[in-house]
Amino acid sequence: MSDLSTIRSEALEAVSAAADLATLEVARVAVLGKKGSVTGLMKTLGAMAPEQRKEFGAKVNELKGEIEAALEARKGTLSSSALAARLASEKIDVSLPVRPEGQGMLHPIGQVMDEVAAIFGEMGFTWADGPDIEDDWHNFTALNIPPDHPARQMQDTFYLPPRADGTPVVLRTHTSPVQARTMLDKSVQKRLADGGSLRIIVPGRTFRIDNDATHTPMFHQVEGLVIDRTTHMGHLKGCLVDFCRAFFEVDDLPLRFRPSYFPFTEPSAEVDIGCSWKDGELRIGAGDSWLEILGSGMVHANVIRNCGLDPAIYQGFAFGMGIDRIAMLKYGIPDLRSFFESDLRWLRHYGFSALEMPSLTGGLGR
Ligand code: 2NL
Repeated sequence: MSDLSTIRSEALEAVSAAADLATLEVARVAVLGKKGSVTGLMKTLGAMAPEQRKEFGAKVNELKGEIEAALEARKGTLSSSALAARLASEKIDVSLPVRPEGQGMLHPIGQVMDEVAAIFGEMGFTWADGPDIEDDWHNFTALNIPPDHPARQMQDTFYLPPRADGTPVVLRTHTSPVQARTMLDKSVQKRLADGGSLRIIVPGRTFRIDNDATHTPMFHQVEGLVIDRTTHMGHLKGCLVDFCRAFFEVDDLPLRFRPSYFPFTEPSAEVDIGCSWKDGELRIGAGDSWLEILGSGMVHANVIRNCGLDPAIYQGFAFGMGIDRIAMLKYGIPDLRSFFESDLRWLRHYGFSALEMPSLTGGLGR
């Protein structure tokens, strides 16, 4: 009998002394494992007389139950404190500021394209794209640019080797061929025939043989086109007034429409915005000077016809401007060539956060 109480006190002692789950398992095996002390007592039962076995067996069972309960209770305690220890040691403070990392910046040209798209987007325009390499027909002929026009000269345009069928190929000198391609698109023509309208802007790269302080051989333009049955010059004017005021963020910005000439529009107008100069610094807004910003006009009947539409039914306006130029004006960037030098110090100074998309309501150029 003393055997039982010794086993009992030793087992309970080992259980309560176990400081972690692994030690507790060792204690369990020492008692209830194959060679454990209680298992050993069980094995002695077989050799006993029935009366003795009944009495002793009950006691051993009771002891086994008591130790199992103690093991279970200790296991519960140790598991929850192990969890508590893990929770304490693996705790992270989600309120800590993030570690500073080098952040990329958006180039002012991409930023200005996004700003222009946000403004025209609110007016129902969508963004259209097209190839940088164009055939002579889409770049010139469709746009009513005559064979003797200076833009067609070898010294003004990058000509590439002709296609296998002899088609002359150029680096597009403006984004207008994209508008021509869009008007020629059968699904667009169907939409127009059904009484719908076409409103697109075309931002993109353009190329001309020119390289000095104010011209680079590759530059950026955004052109716009509206075609339907009723759009007139009043719409052109209202649209461009709203655009310039939103883009330059001057609510009462004055605009001046000057008669001009482009082969692809008739009539044509150049658009100036009000400005003033003080101590050699430009201020955009009502003033005593004017700054040329864009070219525009009603799409020439020949262009509408060349693009597969009937000029007796369809009309509309178009405009074009230099993105590099309006970016320089808005953000006070003094040197055109710096746009294309890929100098990271310059980009850190003039670049924009990638996380803030331009929007008319949120402020365009933060
Ligand atoms: C400028 C002037 C302009 C257009 C571009 C255009 C396109 C088609 C038909 C008619 Cl498909 N016009 N584009 C019209 C007027 C002016 O650009 O000074 N750009 C920098």
